Amino acid sequence: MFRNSWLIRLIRPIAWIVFLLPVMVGFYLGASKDTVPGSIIFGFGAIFFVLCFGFSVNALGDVDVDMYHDGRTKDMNLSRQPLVTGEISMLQAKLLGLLFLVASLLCALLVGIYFVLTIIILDTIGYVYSLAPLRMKKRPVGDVICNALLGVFFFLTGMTIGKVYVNPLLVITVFLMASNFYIPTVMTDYEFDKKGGLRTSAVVYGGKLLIIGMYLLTATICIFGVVLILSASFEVQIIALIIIIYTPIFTLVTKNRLLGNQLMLHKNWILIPFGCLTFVFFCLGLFKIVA
Ligand code: GPP
Ligand code: MG
Repeated sequence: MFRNSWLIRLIRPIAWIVFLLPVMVGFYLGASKDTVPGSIIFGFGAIFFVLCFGFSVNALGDVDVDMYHDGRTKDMNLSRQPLVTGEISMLQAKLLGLLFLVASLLCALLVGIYFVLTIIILDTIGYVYSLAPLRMKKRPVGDVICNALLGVFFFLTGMTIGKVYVNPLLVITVFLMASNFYIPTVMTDYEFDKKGGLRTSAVVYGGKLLIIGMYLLTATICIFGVVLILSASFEVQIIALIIIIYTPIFTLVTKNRLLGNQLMLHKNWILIPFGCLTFVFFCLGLFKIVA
């Protein structure tokens, strides 16, 4: 019954897992004995509302495409989005989106100035990714860059709940990782994005070219991962090790599941490892605060 509610179908919490992983990795790195409970509560509150906002505006922008979805490979059958079924009107969804936006900013103000900045940037990217005039999701390469930037800023948002500590090489690696993990998600949408008339990276470049792109990204990510292991702190070394083990496996699995331009990759290849790692990094972050 809960899963069936129109609000859950609008905000799609299962799909949040891909963004919660960079949040938790950042949270783990930024957490310290000085992190106060108020920042944790309002920080995660702001992130909750950013996700609600990002997915509501995505549903608003995608009504014309989501109606073609057949239920395969995603967190839900998008043709059951409440805006597609008519359970809520465009105006109601816009008002709800505005409410989520204001709530994300209000919670953020209670955390700190750097945190507010990252939340404003995330809200902005969420908007320009999904809605006109830019609607970056229908622009080849623009779709990948937008999602990679979301990965980076969710990572920085999680970090700024605690202390700000930026390792530029790690930030670049997060950007490349987010690109590499977004590419298969746009490949799985190939057929229904094409039906909806969207010119995504998958529709314009096709499966083979995107796999070559993933090989190049994976090689670069592994090189950066090794450099991080050789040069960074113990905490970053753990993250780098996970990255250089999981990224090549994921890229090879993606290559093997590609049939023409259509990728037959089950959503659990992303959701289960991401979900487990999200939980582990959240616990490690809390442990750093209380231990
Ligand atoms: C899904 O995009 C939605 C997002 C990537 C935006 C999230 C933004 C935030 C600020 C959290 P999509 O339309 O490419 O995929 P789907 O087909 O799943 O809607
Ligand atoms: Mg969408």
